[in-house]
Amino acid sequence: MSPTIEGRHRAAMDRLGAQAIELPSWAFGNSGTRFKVFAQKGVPRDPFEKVADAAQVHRFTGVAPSVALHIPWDTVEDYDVLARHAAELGVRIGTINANVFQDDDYMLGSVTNPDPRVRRKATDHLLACVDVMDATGSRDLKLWFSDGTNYPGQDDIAARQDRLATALAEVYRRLAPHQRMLLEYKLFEPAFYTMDVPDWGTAYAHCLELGPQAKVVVDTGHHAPGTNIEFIVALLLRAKKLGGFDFNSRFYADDDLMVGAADPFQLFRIMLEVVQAGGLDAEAGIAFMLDQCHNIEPKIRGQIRSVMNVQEATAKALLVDTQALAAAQTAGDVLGANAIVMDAYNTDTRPLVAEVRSEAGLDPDPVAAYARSGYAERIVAERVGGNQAGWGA
Ligand code: LRH
Ligand code: MN
Repeated sequence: MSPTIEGRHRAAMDRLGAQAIELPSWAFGNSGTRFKVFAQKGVPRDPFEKVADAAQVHRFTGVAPSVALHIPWDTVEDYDVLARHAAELGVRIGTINANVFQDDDYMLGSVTNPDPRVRRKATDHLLACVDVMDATGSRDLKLWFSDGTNYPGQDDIAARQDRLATALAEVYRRLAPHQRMLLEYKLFEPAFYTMDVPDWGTAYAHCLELGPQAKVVVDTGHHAPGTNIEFIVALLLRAKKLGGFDFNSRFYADDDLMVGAADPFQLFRIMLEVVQAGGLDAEAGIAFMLDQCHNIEPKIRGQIRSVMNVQEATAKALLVDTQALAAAQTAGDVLGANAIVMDAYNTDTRPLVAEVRSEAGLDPDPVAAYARSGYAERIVAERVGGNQAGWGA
């Protein structure tokens, strides 16, 4: 007999209460497109202020306990001091992202560059990011490479893969037993003919070659339009090679819009595969990270809304009557099975997620609570002068 709806709600609330969504430090800085980066008042000037803003999101949602850093955007004198600053604010430093996509030397590639001197420089930066992980106590090193080519013949595709594999292997050997390497793929941009890690298959192949501490990151904005991302997720979960997500949404390309904003049904379908494969279990080790840019909207509120979108989609996935679904699937009841999934998707989970917040002693409406806190006005008043943080490109 299928668990009662009440039973499913209770189980869902327990899961939702334990959810952890990691925020990107760079979402709190100025960002934009090649056309314009619109500066916003009150934007952080350093990683300490970025962490303080991220802590506001955790303060009001209760499920954003860690902040990912990007190096060198978040370089500080002493990472231990930054980690203690985060702890005082109730959060911790999470994933360390290595940036090898903004140095002039990397025009023809970083670890895949034809010039061994440039490859050495890039690999040394990746190794330096592992040193940062040692200082912050971070588990994950996330690697996204802008490496690629723009014209056929520009470089040898296979040779670049050899160079990539060599660099990854050297960094992999440097990892401590509890540390992981997360390899992120992207179909195009900034390269427009080949990207050296363009798709899940290439990332998966390199991670298999490296070993158990190497996993794939699925950035939801990095696929060709129409790609069935939840299929990739199901496959990587089955292979125990899904390390995490960079959540965002898009209408066209790598728009980095708020997760769930452009396609909430896709986010639900992805979370359904995660839930069904036990991906919410801590031991599954899936890093649920946001990777977004709030080019024209208030950044802290944008992050709060994004976390709420993930919570609501996760709640819908947790409300699927899995026993009835399995029975319908086994019976070949196509419409019955689809209806069970759509019933969950069409369930308004906002009251349930609000109840999770109340149970945690939080205001059921984090957006309103944040607005009432006056934090937004305070940082505009306080953060005068200095250099606002951004992508520094
Ligand atoms: C590349 C990417 C990657 C980050 C960057 C901020 O498009 O998704 O994850 O390093 O955005
Ligand atoms: Mn990303």
